Amino acid sequence: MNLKMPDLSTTGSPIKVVRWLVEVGDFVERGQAIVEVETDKATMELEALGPGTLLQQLVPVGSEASAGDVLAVIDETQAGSTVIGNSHTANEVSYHRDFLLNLYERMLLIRQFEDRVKALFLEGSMPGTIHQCQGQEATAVGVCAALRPDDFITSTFRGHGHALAKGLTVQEMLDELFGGVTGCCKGKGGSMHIGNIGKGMIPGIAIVAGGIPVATGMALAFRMRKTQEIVACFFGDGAVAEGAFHEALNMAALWNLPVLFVCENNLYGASTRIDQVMKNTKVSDRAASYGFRGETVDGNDVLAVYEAASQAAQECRSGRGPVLLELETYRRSGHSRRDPCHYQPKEERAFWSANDPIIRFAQALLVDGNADLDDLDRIQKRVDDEIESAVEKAKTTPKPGIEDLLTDVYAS
Ligand SMILES: Cc1ncc(C[n+]2csc(CCOP(=O)(O)OP(=O)(O)O)c2C)c(N)n1
Ligand SMILES: [Mg+2]
Repeated sequence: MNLKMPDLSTTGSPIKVVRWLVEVGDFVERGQAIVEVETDKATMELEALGPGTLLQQLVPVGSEASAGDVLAVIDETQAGSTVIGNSHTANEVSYHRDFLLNLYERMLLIRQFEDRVKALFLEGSMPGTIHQCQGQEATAVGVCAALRPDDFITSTFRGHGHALAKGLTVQEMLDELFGGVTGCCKGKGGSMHIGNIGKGMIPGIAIVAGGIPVATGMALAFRMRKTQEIVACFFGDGAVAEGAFHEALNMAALWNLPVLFVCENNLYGASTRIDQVMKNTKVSDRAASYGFRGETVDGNDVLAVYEAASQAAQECRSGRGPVLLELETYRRSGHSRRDPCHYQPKEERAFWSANDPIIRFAQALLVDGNADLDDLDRIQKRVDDEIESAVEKAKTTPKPGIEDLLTDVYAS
């Protein structure tokens, strides 16, 4: 299979190869970014159309190519032959195959959604700003798979993955990103405030650590109403230095509230590395100082996340909460749009690329015999079709009118 240069340039001018993101000999998953190219308008990543092993890079960095030129050769016959990292294999615990494939599909849906949204921003057709979660799909999917439909989550400015994992549809999210009345917040939330109360997600809170006291208050309400619901509260490592984090953890601990604190430790708060702002970078240690259980988990292993979150959810539900889960992961996208991530060292990025949660899980599924390449292709096609048809509709979704200005903007 050849990776060809698409027709990206609006002026017909040649397109420059900026850097190769995959080494010759590496296994690539369908949809994985292979090479970064630069047109007269934007920088973009080109993706593999199917899984295989990268055999040749035909255009060196700094050279130019035209639409239709072959950039790389990928050998499909070697797909799935390499295992990267210590993939959690599903055979250690017996899971239903449909459950495993569903986890894979959710993660792929999030990745493809984020990549498609990025392209829509780059081509200038989507308003607002975005904070994306490519590389962190296993945290959202693993945690939400451990929740019941009536449980709640709180989220941050980086909430697309959490929303898709909690069951929001691609259509209601894209409509929201395009500012349409059919969006999950009727076009008034946008990317940073994605949510749907009916599906157990209050709109994202963009103030760093802002969701932590809110989730604690929700958990207090569940306790007072004597319901069995719990709330999982997603936040980043950057939130750990905020007073709100400490105050809420202390209160949740004192009252044994059913709240699962989920720190997605992706090593960076914007461009600042965690060890520049913390002497003890093990976030889960914070729980002990408030008298409850904390645990650090490989956040790029979806089954490890699912298992840790299931146990923690059970503890919360039975009155033995709260629990703090620290999920170690990595943001492969910029902090917000147009951030080229120059502060992330090359070796660090390479390490985490080799630990990509989707590739790792795809390989585990293939190795364990829970899926073959046709299964993965079918899932890919379903995901692609769902996103493409939603994009077409979202582009024409009607916008709120002036008469809608004062409705749905105040919680009562
Ligand atoms: C209280 C507050 N301070 C600063 C900001 C600006 N800000 C937005 S995101 C961000 C970094 C957050 O990092 P982290 O919590 O690790 O989340 P990540 O971006 O890694 O998902 C900052 C400083 C903010 N939104 N709120
Ligand atoms: Mg962070």
